[in-house]
Amino acid sequence: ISETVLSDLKNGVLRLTLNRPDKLNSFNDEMHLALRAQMERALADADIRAVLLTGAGRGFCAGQDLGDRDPRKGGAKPDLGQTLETFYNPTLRLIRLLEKPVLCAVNGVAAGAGANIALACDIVLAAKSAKFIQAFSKIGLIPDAGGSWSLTRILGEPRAKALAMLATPLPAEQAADWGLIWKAVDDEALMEEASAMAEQLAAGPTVGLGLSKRLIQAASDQPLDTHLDMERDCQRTAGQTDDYSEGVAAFLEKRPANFRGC
Ligand code: T3D
Repeated sequence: ISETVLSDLKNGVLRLTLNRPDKLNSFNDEMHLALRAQMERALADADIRAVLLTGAGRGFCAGQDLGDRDPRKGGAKPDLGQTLETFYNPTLRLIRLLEKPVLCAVNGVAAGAGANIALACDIVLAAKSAKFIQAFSKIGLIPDAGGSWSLTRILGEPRAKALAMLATPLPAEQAADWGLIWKAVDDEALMEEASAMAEQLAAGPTVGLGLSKRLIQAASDQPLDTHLDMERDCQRTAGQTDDYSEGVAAFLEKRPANFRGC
């Protein structure tokens, strides 16, 4: 177990805290592997019904630890394609693949791949003091960790290009106004609000929520006809869950539903 990602499972919520605060939680190899292992755990463990990702200290995550890329130490230039393939991309894919809500509470600056890992999550809350920075162009790189994909899809080319090329810090409230994240929250209220939302989702109809995630992620890749077929199949699956029966019974009995996630 690595201390670089703290984990805590309570009330169905797996809380993950990136924990290298002295380096603004930037990624070294150990933290990469620890985060990936936690996402794999979330995939495998039925008791986990939502994930909440945040950062320790004053930042969320400053992307790659550039101390591990110091050219002054000599040697050949690193193969960054290989490091993306080995470290970033598997985690990004797991966040999208996991058919359970993944929330991100961006507690402070989110830069480089740190910003884009946050943006890969399903629901992003950010402290009003937080900023999202596509810091890559400052060091000659391109927006990775899915950033060139998600920024373009969410914001469109004009804003995506400006953020990528200028590396202008985007304040949380503007990110919310632009629809890049769900909400900017007063700093002192962030963790309470994010935890309450995660617990609400963990107490929800997990199969249905996961199928909704699958559908929404597929929506812009396929024509309406294909998508309607997919909705039909997903609704068929959702209709077979105990949570659907419970939801309807609870409605008719005018009481809160007690979903069990199956
Ligand atoms: O390499 C590959 O595998 C390819 C993949 C690349 C993915 C990427 O993410 S590339 C982009 C890498 N990230 C950056 O370029 C961001 C670098 N950081 C910053 O620009 C600034 O730190 C921030 C804008 C994020 C925050 O600025 P500020 O003024 O609030 O904090 P600071 O003073 O710069 O940082 C505080 C400490 O964290 C400082 O250490 P010190 O001086 O107190 O000992 C700083 O060096 C350290 N730190 C911040 N970011 C990184 C870092 N150390 C290593 N790597 C970092 N990315």
